[in-house]
Amino acid sequence: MHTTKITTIAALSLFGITATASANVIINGGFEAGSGADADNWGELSGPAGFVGRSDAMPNSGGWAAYMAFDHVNNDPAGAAYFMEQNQPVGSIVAGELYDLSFHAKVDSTDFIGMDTFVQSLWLDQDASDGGGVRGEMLTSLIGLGINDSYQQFTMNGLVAADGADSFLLRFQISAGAVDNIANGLSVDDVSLTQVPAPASALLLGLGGLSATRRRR
Ligand SMILES: [Ca+2]
Ligand SMILES: [Ca+2]
Repeated sequence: MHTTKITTIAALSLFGITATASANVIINGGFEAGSGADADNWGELSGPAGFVGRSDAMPNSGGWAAYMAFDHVNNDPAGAAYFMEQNQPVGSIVAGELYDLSFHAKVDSTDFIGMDTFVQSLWLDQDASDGGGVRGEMLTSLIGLGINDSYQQFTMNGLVAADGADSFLLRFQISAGAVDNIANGLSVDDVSLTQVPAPASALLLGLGGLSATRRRR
């Protein structure tokens, strides 16, 4: 009877591990937390001819989305990047594990002359235990992925957290060339980054727990 109880606890802890691993690593991925244009947990970095920040104009869900825009119609043209990024501390990801990235995004216009728009992830060694700096990078053009002027979901599954990385930076960006009379904006909402559960490893952990229980008795 006692053995059965311990086994049950081992099984429960197995499910606990799986549940934790599937949680969204991104904080405030829906941009609902913040003060005006300043989204909590996100850095807003604007250029000289546009806007970067939270906006309530075009949310995909809830009341807010991220919005990055440049306007060379009403401002002098300037080559610049407009982006929002989230950088998390040491221990926020596990090197070598797989992660699924998902977000909803749209642009104001599908006229892409003089501009590009990206999603970028940097896998960082912030405690410098493996040499420090950027250990791996993913940079993907959203134009290449078929972004248009209606929200759609983008998913990038099985991103590998680079060897030696302990944390990450995720960035959404719209970039303008120094081209006159162009204007566009990028809206992003409902961002998630989740570790892919590894059933085989979790099962081994569970079996390890069981055999340890047997040995103790
Ligand atoms: Ca939202
Ligand atoms: Ca902010």
